Amino acid sequence: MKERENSLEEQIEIIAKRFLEKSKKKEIQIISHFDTDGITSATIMIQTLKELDKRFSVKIVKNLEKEIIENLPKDKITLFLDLASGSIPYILDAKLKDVFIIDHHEIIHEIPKEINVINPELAQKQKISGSGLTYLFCKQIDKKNKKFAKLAILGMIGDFLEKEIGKLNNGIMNDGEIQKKRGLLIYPSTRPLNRTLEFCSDPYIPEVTGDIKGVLELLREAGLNPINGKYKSIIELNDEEMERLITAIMLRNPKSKTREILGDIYLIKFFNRL
Ligand SMILES: [Mn+2]
Repeated sequence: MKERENSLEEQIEIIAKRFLEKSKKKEIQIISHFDTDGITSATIMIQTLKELDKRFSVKIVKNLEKEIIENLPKDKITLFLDLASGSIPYILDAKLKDVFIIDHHEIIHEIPKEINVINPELAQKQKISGSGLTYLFCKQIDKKNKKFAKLAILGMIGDFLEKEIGKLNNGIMNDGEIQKKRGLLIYPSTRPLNRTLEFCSDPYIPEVTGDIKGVLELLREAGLNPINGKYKSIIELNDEEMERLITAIMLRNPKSKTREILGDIYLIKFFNRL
C-alpha cells in the first residue's frame, strides 16, 4: 500500500523492480488499447521485453470488456497498458494473479494492494500519456530504452495531450531530441511550400489550393522566393517568413480560424529523416 504516497517516479521504480522479479519465471501477457497511445505503448514494451529475452504475448483491444478479462490465462503476468484503471472489479473477479497496470485513465475504485498500478492519479496527477508512462517504466528497466522517446511522443500527440506539456513530457521530448516549432498546421511541413500549398485541403485556401498559378502568386506576395529553383518548406521558414506566409494565407480567407491553422509542429526524426 505504501507506494500510494510516493511520487510517480517512485511508483515506477518500485513497480518496475517487482515486475522484473516476477517475470523471471513467468510469461507475460500484454493487453493494450487500440489507439495511437496504446499501440505505441505496446511497441515500446515489446521492444523492451525482446531485449530482455522475456516470453510474452500481446493483445490489442478496443474496449476492455469483462469477458476479455475473464478469459485471460491466470498463470501469466498480466500487463495492462493505457487501459484497465476502471476495470479493477473485473480483474478481482477474474482472480488474475500478477497484475500490472500502466495507465493514465481515471481511477474509480479502491486499488487492492495485490494489484500494481502506475498511474499519475495516484501521485501528483501530472498530465502524461500511456505511452509516456510506459516509456518511463522501460527507461527505469534499462537506460538505453531512451531510444524509444520518439514513440512515446507519437502516442502523446495521438492522445491530444500536447496542449499541456508538463515537466515529464518535456523530459521525454529532450530524450527523443524532438523539436517543437510554432507555425502553420499545413501538412506536410517538410515538403517545398509550392507543393504543400497546392495540395493543401485543410484549410482549403481559395484560389490557392489546387491552383499552381495561385500558389506562386501567394508565395510572391509573401516575399518567399525559390532558392536555386526550390522553395523552402514550412519548417525551414524563419519567424518573419512564417508571419508573412500566414498573413498572405489569412488574406485569402481560408475557411478556418487562425486558431485552427496555427499550432505546434513536432519534428521527429525517424531513420534520420524529419
Ligand atoms: Mn491514452
